[in-house]
Amino acid sequence: MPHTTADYKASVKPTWCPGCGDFAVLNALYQALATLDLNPKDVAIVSGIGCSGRLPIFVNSYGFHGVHGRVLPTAMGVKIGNPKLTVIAVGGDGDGLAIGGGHFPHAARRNIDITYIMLDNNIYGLTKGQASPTTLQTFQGKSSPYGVAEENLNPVALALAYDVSFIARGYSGQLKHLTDLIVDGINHKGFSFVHALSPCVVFNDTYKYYGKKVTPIAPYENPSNKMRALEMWQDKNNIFLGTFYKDETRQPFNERIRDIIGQFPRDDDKYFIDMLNRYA
Ligand SMILES: Cc1ncc(C[n+]2csc(CCOP(=O)(O)OP(=O)(O)O)c2C)c(N)n1
Ligand code: SF4
Ligand SMILES: [Mg+2]
Repeated sequence: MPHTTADYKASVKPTWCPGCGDFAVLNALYQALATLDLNPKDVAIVSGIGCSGRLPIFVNSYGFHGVHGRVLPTAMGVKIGNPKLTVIAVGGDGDGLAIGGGHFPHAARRNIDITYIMLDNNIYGLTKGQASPTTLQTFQGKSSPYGVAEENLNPVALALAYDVSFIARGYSGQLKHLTDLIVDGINHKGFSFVHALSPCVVFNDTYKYYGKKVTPIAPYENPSNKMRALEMWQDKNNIFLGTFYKDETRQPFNERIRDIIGQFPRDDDKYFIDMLNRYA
């Protein structure tokens, strides 16, 4: 019997505030796992710290609630330890772009076959509303009563600059579309990045703002055209949703490791054979 979303729901119910965008990301993930009919024992979900970091607790799969800003090194370690697992990294905008910002380019360089979902609520939610690297300058809050002095970062632009091999953006307000992007990200062989706009209704409710700005990427756009993707993220009037960029020609990390170690056969060495089999 194929798996249903019920198979991925943990006995612990989500503890987010009512209306939090993270519920939609979680539901999109349940639906994506069911669409792919993955066995929960073959899935590992790794998170950082933040409201978003609680997500693995609510999924019936392997889970690792790690340290703030270290979601990618932890997820990469899990994948390298067991390349057969489907590894999904989840974390916030603060986690992935402030304290953890240095890890993003290195996951991209490795083109390691994991999916990174950034739940971007444009705020530090768990610590109660400080400005994050994606908070708009107009935001007035406790840590920025007169607005934010720094300009904000754009995660899609960073991913394009780092040459991430799959880059998409979805929105909590569009569950089915977000589900499809997560499915495509997991199916992609290599490092996939899904930027999920996921408003924090308590400290920075951006639903109205996004509601007016989000626009689907037109079906005729070619996701292998990086110059066009760069144009789209810079559009001042629209926040595009969909697949910005996809490069299916690059070898994922585990295949590269397999090829490198395969050049030095040591057929009498049990450890070597085990490594080769794991990365095959
Ligand atoms: C090493 C470390 N530094 C700082 C913190 C405090 N801290 C916890 S969550 C957080 C920010 C959360 O924001 P984000 O990553 O955007 O996640 P969200 O809560 O918005 O989902 C911070 C600064 C921590 N737990 N560990
Ligand atoms: S504080 Fe914001 S991000 Fe955290 S659970 Fe509540 S609504 Fe969601
Ligand atoms: Mg956040």
